Amino acid sequence: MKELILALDVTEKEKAVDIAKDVAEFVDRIKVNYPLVLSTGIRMIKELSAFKPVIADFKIADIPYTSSLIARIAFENGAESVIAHGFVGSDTLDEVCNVAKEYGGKVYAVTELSSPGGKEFMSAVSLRIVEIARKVGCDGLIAPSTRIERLREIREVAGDMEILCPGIGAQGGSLEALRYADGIIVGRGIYTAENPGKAAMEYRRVIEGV
Ligand code: NUP
Repeated sequence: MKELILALDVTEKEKAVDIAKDVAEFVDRIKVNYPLVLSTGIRMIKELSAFKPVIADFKIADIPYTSSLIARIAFENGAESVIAHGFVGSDTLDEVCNVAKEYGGKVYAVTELSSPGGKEFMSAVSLRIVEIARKVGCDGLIAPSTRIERLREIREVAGDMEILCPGIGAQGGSLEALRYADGIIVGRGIYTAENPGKAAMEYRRVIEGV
């Protein structure tokens, strides 16, 4: 079964918890990012974990040591997985994977950003990033639903690694991504809807129809 992951990029605690409650029965995991954690604090990860496993999308992109500290803070506070940038190279990814192992957590590496700017630099190296992420033992990849042909190529190199795709809805990405991805990440398409629970239910229906 394909996964539906909510990107909960709101900045108010009450709103975040309300939305998590509304969508919990339709989503598999919740992804938090800097907007929510910088506004409400790292403890939000544990709070949201009461509803669903939480992915900490801190796009870790530092030297190995600093990156390991960031990953450790995420896991200590209840994250089920973390997202790191792939362009930082194998030493940082390796270090983040080592920390994840201590906690039984997962690591996803960003291949190329789903936004148009992702083409300017990252596209040139994203297939290489896939190889490195695979070699060091990352569990999965973040790949663009906004560039289906590139996503297909990423899947080819990735083999059976997990691939999660953001960009559907607000960024114009296509649900065709589900041909190659194990799951989709949807933020504004759910949390800005008048009824987030209903929006999540509709995405869930589409996924189940695939
Ligand atoms: O390439 C990426 N694109 C992307 O949008 C990698 C990401 N991690 N994301 C994140 O997915 C982004 O930071 C946001 O949290 C979410 C997409 O949200 P939305 O465009 O569906 O609102």
